[in-house]
Amino acid sequence: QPPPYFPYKSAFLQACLSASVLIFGTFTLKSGRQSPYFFNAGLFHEADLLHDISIAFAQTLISHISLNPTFSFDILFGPAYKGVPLATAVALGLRELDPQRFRKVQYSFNRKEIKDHGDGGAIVGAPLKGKKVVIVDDVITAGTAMREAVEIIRGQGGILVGVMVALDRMERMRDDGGGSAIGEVKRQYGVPVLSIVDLNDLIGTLGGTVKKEDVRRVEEYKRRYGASD
Ligand code: OMP
Repeated sequence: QPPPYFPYKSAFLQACLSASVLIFGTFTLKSGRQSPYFFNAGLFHEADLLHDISIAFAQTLISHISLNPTFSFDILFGPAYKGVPLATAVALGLRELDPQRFRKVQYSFNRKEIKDHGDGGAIVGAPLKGKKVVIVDDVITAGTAMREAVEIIRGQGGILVGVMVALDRMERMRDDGGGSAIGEVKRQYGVPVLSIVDLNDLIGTLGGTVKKEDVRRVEEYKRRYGASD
């Protein structure tokens, strides 16, 4: 069964392509894999683009809630550094799309450096203790960054209820087989993992937009490292 068509997904991908957030070439990933494409969420550094990603994230979360009406959360958590503007922007995006429902949504993020003065806090923004938390981040590949964020939230007494990323690269965690990074996070923590777009959405949008050779290399990469679940 083909996935339902969401116009916001292709609008988001087009915005990423025109801003060169999504680029093609040869890139070494954190996992050590050589990828023919790279998604650089650090380039969402202009008001228009930041607005685009905030709305696309907000629509992703709202679609999830409409399919799962019992799902609820209090805080959007953005792991430092790249998650910080993203979580903040999603709070504003949600508030823009549904001010009644989301006016009290909070956000917070971790400090990377140890702070030994003032409040000495490891967290900036809303306190996590006893709150239902959704992590907002840029990309999930092998899931390492995600696991670090979950540890921080648990250490602060927060309750993880979901994870949301801009791009799910749909990769296997280990080179020798096994499940996807997202599948592992879902199983390990028992929470939904949402993405604005995934590798299949990306491949579906590329035809006619980028060079045939680039599409071929992305498809080959998917055959090599792609996960089925
Ligand atoms: P994992 O920790 O392996 O899931 O990789 C996720 C992180 O890799 C992201 O938070 C990014 O810092 C970085 N990354 C990208 O930003 N874009 C990509 O397309 C791929 C990666 C990556 O290195 O896998």
